[in-house]
Amino acid sequence: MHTVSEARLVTLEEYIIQSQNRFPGAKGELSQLLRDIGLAAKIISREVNKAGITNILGVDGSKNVHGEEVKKLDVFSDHQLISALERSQITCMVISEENDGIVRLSSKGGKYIVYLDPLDGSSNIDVNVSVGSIFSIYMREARFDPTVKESDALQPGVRQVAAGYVLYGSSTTLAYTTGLGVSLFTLDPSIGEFILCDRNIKIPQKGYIYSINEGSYNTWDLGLKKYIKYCQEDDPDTGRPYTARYIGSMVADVHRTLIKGGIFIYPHSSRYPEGKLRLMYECNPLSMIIEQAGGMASNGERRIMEIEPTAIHQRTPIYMGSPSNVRKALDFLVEYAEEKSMA
Ligand code: P6P
Repeated sequence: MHTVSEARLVTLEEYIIQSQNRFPGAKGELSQLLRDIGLAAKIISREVNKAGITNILGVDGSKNVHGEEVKKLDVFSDHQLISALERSQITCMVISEENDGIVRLSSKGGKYIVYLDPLDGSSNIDVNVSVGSIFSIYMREARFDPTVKESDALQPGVRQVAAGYVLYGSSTTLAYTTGLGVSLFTLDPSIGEFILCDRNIKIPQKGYIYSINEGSYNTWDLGLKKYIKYCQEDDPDTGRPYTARYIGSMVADVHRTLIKGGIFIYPHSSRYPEGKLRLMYECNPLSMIIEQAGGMASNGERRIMEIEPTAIHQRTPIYMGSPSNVRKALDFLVEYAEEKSMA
């Protein structure tokens, strides 16, 4: 539980400026970008929290690049984030789950590329379950080439300059990292400010919660089936089985994993041979957060952030969370690798 005495209130904006001073050469552009995202998040939070009142619930009739129904709040969130980035003129391109191709912004010389999942978990919107926004920020390398190309955005996760998420839950929480640890903020709607509640959050080295959609059990490899059965046996440390928790909203499941420890899994399966979750705007940013908090994130064979992307919407399996839990899961996958039974 994070409590902040009134006397030590630090807002997101103040914290970003304080942190910028730790980068002597910083010109404030990344700070401005993070402030833009913070502003858009406040506006999205307001709409998410009153969605039941306005007629913003429900679908808008279109489908996103993956053929999934697009909810009106998805479109609203996408628009708010892209508009905020457009205004500061330091981002040249946005790639978002809600847009098939790259979105070129008016600032051709903008040094940043931003990936967005504007409203992850949107299938939960109509039943009032937490949803989230995810962002991943890269530096454009070919900065002096006037033509912004998709290939400029195909960079591995280790080259992210910043990443984070906003969780629209019982409170609105923002977590971000620039590679110097993970900072956590909670929105105080009465003053419209994100307030710092943890400067450098760390994930427990081992947790006792596993998070996976067990309805897909029959589509899994044998190693994963064996690992989940292991989680259901008495743990030597506690003398009892793990707890199962699955919200079906990645940001919410990963945030709980960050705070309480354990493991979140969306695996390779016969239904999703490449996994379901997207590498560039779900797995890479959340992996940077988890790694910066002392955790691990793997696709089952290698570190998520070392995957060389070949497509902006590509998917990946993911095992992420406390190091002890992820290592144990990977051991099971290796031990039963030969017997890739889907039965
Ligand atoms: P399933 C939400 O649609 C999402 O993209 C993630 O937020 C979430 O972790 C996953 O899909 C849930 O997928 O197949 O378990 O419903």
